[in-house]
Amino acid sequence: MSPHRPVLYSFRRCPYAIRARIAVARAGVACELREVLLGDKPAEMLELSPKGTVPVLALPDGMVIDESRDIMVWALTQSDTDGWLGTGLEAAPELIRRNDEDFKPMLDRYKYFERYPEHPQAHYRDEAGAFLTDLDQRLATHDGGGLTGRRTGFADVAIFPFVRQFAGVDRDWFDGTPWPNLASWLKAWEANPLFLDVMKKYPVWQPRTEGEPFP
Ligand SMILES: N[C@@H](CCC(=O)N[C@@H](CS)C(=O)NCC(=O)O)C(=O)O
Repeated sequence: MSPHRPVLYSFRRCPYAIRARIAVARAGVACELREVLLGDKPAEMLELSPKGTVPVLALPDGMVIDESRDIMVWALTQSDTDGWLGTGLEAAPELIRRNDEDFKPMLDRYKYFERYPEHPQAHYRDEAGAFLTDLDQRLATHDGGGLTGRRTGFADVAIFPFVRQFAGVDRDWFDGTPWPNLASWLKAWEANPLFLDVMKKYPVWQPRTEGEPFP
């Protein structure tokens, strides 16, 4: 690994990795990005973080950060031009906890419903949808600006990739839902150059080679 740059192990479509990449990119921290395949994780990454999830950030001083929220906090602590860390300080942790612990498992059931034959797909969609109704109402109280305040904050960045994944399961159905604030918020994020930049395609990292410069 390069002794000077942090190394970010990532998987392009992973919502946890997307939230980490957005924060790292916004902070402008120059990294080496190593795109991994979830079915063939590099030994180098597993040595650093045996739990085997992406994203993983390895810092030049030997510190390893292997939780996406912690990577976001680390990156924004380096530089937080838009004040994301300080926006919605009270509400953000619980909202992100609900996203990660309650919404995400239901989203997985909705997306991969064949693996969960106990209920039809619509059941999982509606269970997950309850969280989205809440997000839509939150946005309404903030004039559409953000989930935890009138402007974008940490929670928006942390939660957006998961809402995007939910919408992508059945876009026609999503477009017909009564969540106007959430729909506009999602559209704005999907068109945000920061998001488009971090969704650039990288070749899969080959061990003993240099990864790609990021951002
Ligand atoms: N709590 C972790 C979750 C990360 C996570 O679950 N990432 C998925 C990919 S989206 C993963 O690496 N799964 C392991 C696997 O599929 O083998 C974080 O926030 O970083």
